[in-house]
Amino acid sequence: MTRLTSDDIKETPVVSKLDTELKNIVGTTLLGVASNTIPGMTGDFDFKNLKAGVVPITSGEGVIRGFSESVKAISEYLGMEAFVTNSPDVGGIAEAMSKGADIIFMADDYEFIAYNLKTGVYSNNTIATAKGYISALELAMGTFENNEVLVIGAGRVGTVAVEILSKKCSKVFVTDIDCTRAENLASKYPNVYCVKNIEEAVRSNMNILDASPGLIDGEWVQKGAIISAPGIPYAFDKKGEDKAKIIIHDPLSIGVSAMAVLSARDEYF
Ligand code: 2YC
Repeated sequence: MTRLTSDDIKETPVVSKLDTELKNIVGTTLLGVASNTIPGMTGDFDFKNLKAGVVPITSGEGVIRGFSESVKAISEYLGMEAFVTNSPDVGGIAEAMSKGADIIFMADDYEFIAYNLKTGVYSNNTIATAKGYISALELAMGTFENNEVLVIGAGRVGTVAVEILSKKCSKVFVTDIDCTRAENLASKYPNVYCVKNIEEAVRSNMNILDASPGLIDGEWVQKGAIISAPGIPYAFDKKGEDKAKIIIHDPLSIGVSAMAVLSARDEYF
């Protein structure tokens, strides 16, 4: 799993920048993309002033400068009241509870969760990122019905994305630098096919969810391609950007916004 650096997220607190970008490229706001992760949801999710407590976690490689502040800024932008606890770790969890947080965000080196203290519902960043970027791809494509999507990367996000997309698309292609991983994943679903060669996969697909850390040569990108790219670092060069119709990418905000909606709901789904 790729670990963010404070440099990756230095722009994140300016949520309005991404919001405007999304409105221009997929026709809806960051809240709209996150709300669209809920089956059958129309319109924007109303956070009804839920309160979010963000708890810095010092375990392992420790705190990423700007990470908690970014999660707070995203939560506020979505309509929640939000604060970063003064204490980290267990003290921070206790502080968040004593300050009346409804949802607690916390991330160590392996898991990033949003836990709803009132309902017991929680969301994790892997599933939420897959759902958030699938939502953005669906809005950009119009519909998945009778459509095919290529997933690049059979890691944590790519694996969730393939499972979800296998139920929505007529065909899903998956490719990974580790062919065995892609083959194992494809073998679980009748309409999912492994493509061994990443260049061939990109050249032959118009709709792409790129959940890999690898760079994609713009030479391979089809003109008019629609690309939803949670993968860190950003994978596309100028040529790829010129040829693609749409490339959706941000290091944290779409995943966190989906986590917020998925944990703020009354029940898990
Ligand atoms: O500042 C803190 O509290 C740190 N413990 C946060 C560590 C986050 C590590 N995870 C990542 O960098 C990426 C994120 C995009 C979410 C999942 N992995």
